[in-house]
Amino acid sequence: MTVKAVCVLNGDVKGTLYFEQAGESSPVKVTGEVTGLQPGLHGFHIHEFGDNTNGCTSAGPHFNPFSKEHGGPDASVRHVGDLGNVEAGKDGVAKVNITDKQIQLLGQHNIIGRTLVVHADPDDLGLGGHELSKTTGNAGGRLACGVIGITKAQ
Ligand SMILES: [Cu+2]
Ligand SMILES: [Zn+2]
Repeated sequence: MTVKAVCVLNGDVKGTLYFEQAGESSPVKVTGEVTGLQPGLHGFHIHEFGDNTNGCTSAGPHFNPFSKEHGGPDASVRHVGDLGNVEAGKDGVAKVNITDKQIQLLGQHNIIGRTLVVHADPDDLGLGGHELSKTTGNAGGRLACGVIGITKAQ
């Protein structure tokens, strides 16, 4: 059975993202858009906690149930929450269309109840040589975030 979820990003930028997974062995599709961004790349991650009591800070670090280093979405070594970057055009809009095999809407990699964060800077995918590259991708501040919630299946 297909599981669906949604996330509304609130903060300095806005966005709505939809998640869909057809079954436990299927990848998760993430679609939607983020508006109000500076043109260019912005780190895009699932963070561990669905807690926004102190803004996006309370969401904690990247969702990393297997204690791996940070990496790009296609890397063999990555956090489960590492979705790489979204890219905004000159109009400040990033259209999101990601298919990911690590995040899930069920089971051990379940991201429902956790927080999606969009960052001020590009995620260097662990390759930047900065002291933060292997933990956060040096993606800078948290522009907006939102908790991922279950929606009605159609
Ligand atoms: Cu992040
Ligand atoms: Zn990470």
